[in-house]
Amino acid sequence: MSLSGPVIEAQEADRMQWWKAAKFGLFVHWGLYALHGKGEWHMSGAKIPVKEYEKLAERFNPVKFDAREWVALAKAAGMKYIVVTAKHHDGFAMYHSEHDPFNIVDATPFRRDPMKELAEECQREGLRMCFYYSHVIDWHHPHAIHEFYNNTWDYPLEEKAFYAYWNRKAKPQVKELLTKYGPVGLIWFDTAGGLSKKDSQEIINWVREHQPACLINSRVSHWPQYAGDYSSKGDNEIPMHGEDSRPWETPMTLNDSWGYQNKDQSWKSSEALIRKLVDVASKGGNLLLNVGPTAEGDIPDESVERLEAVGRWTSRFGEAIYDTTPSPFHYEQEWGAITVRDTTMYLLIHGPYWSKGSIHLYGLNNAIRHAYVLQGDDADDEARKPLAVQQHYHEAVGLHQLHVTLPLSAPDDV
Ligand code: FHN
Repeated sequence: MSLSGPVIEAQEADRMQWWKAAKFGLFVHWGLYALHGKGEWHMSGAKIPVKEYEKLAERFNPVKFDAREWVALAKAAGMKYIVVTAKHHDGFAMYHSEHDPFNIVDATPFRRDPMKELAEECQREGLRMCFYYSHVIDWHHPHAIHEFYNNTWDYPLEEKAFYAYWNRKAKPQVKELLTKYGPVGLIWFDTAGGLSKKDSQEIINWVREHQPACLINSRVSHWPQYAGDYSSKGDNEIPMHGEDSRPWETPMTLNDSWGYQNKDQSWKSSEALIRKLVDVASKGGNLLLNVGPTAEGDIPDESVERLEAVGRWTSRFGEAIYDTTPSPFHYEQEWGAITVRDTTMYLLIHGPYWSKGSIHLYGLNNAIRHAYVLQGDDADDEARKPLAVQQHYHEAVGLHQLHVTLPLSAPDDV
C-alpha cells in the first residue's frame, strides 16, 4: 500500500495494515526538560518541586521549531510515522489543552501548538501523526498515582483521589488529541504501573470511541488481555525471531537518551542503525527511532546526520524493508538477514561477507527464477546480470542448500 498522498483516511477496515507496512517511525521526546538538557526524568531525579518546575515554561520558547523540517527529516530517513510526546511524565502538555493550563500555548512565550503544526505537516506529506501520552505518571498533578508518584518529593499521597486526575486530566486530554488533530495513527501510552484492569479497558474503549482506527500500544496496560493492538518491546530491545506472537515495535534511542541530554555522546553509528532496522524487519517488527530536540526546537546535528544517512540507504534499498514479511527461517544467518515480499526473498548481506564471494542458505527448496543484486537505483533489476545460484540437498545437514555466488563489491557499506 502507498502511504504517500495528502489525505489519509482515518477509518480503514484493517487498522493495523498501514503500521505493518510502515516498518520505520520517528519517536520524539520533547518537552520543558530540554531546557535542563538532562533528560526527561530530571524533574524526578532532582526532586524539583512543581512550583519551581513550572517556571521552566516561562523560559520555553523554541523559536527554531519548524514542523516542515522535522517531518522532512523523518521522510528523508524513510520513516512513515511520527510519535511525539504530547505529554510526558512531567505532566506538561506540548499542545493547547483546555483541561490544564500547564501547556505550551497557555504557559510559555512561544504560544504556538507544535502538535497541530506537526499534524498538519504530516497530513501534507503523507506521514502518520501519532502521540505519546503518559497516562499514569504525571508528576505535575497531585492525584496521579505511580511508584514514582510525586508525593516522594512534593505532593502528599492521596491515592484515593486518583480519579480526579484520571477523569479530569488524563481522559479529557487523550480525547483532545483524538478530536482536535485529525487522524491519529496511534497513541503510544507508557508505563501503566498501578492502573487497574477496569481503567486499562476504559482508556482503550475511550480511544476506540473517539477514533476507531487509532492504534494503541501495549504499554496502555500491565494486563496482557488489555494490551492494545501491538507489543511495545522494552527500550532498545530487539526480540528473538518468533519470540513475540503479536505485532511488535522496538523503541530505540540514537544515543543513550530519550529527551535531550547535552552530555550524552554515545551515538550509535549510521551503519549500526541500518543493521538494527534490517534486523527488526527480518524478524517482523517495526523500529521507532528516537530524537530528543533542544529547547530551541532543533533536532541535534548528530541525530540529523544519522537519520539522513539511514535515509540514503532506505531510499535505495527500502524495497527490502517496507511492506515485507519476516524471514521464514527463525535461525539467524551469519551473513545477514532475510525479508520477504510475495515471491521475492531479499537477502541483506553484511558488508564483510561480500568479499567472501558466496553465501549459503539452508532450508530453501523453492525453484529460484532469478537472483540478482539489488542496486537501489532506477535501473531495471530484472535486466541485471544474474547471479549464479546452485541448489542441492545437503545429506549431512538434512536440508536443501542454496549457494549464491556474489560479485566481490558490495552495493553499500553496511
Ligand atoms: O519512563 C519512560 C522514558 O522516559 C521513555 O519515555 C521511554 C520510552 O520508551 N519509556 C519510559 C520507560 O520505559
